[in-house]
Amino acid sequence: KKHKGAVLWFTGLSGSGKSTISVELEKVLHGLNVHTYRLDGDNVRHGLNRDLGFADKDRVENIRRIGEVSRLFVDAGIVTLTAFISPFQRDREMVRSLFQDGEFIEIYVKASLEACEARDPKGLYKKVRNGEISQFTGIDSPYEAPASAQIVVDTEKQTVVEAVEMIVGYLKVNGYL
Ligand code: GGZ
Repeated sequence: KKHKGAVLWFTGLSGSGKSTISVELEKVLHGLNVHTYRLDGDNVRHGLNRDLGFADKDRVENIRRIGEVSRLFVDAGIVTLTAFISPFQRDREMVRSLFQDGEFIEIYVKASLEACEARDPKGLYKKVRNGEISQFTGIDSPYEAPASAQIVVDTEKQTVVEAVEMIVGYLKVNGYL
């Protein structure tokens, strides 16, 4: 069966590599003439979800809205890539339930808190340790790792290129490409 639209739902800690991998994957998909759209903090948390912060209830609402927006894009036949921590299993399952079988592909971008903190690309972990930020995922806000993601990439062991290859391989084997 050939799926047209689908959502590639990346989940993982801050600094795990979700955005980087989704950006590189999108380039590969464009090279294969796949029509994509990428949703991330820059185009969602500053716009549609600018009223939301990082309390649990705000994260729940953030993910709910992103799920609904993703569904609209998928309805339009677009391969949608989302890069949000999406820390709660229950919310990811709720989003999955918005889609037909095979339209929701969960990609766990796995990296330990220690590795993410060592990378600290935006200096946020440092701010957490200095007490400038609280309710930070993995430190004083939970992250529930997916139990049954379609794809798991381990960014402590795989390069960005390897992670992208793994995802493209999945999409080919499963008839998306
Ligand atoms: C987690 C935070 C926080 C707190 C700001 N906790 O690494 P980043 O910077 O670019 O990605 C993180 C992003 C998380 O937003 P999401 O919409 O993906 O989160 S969720 O799915 O949980 O709703 C991080 C930054 O925002 N950031 N404060 N307290 N991440």
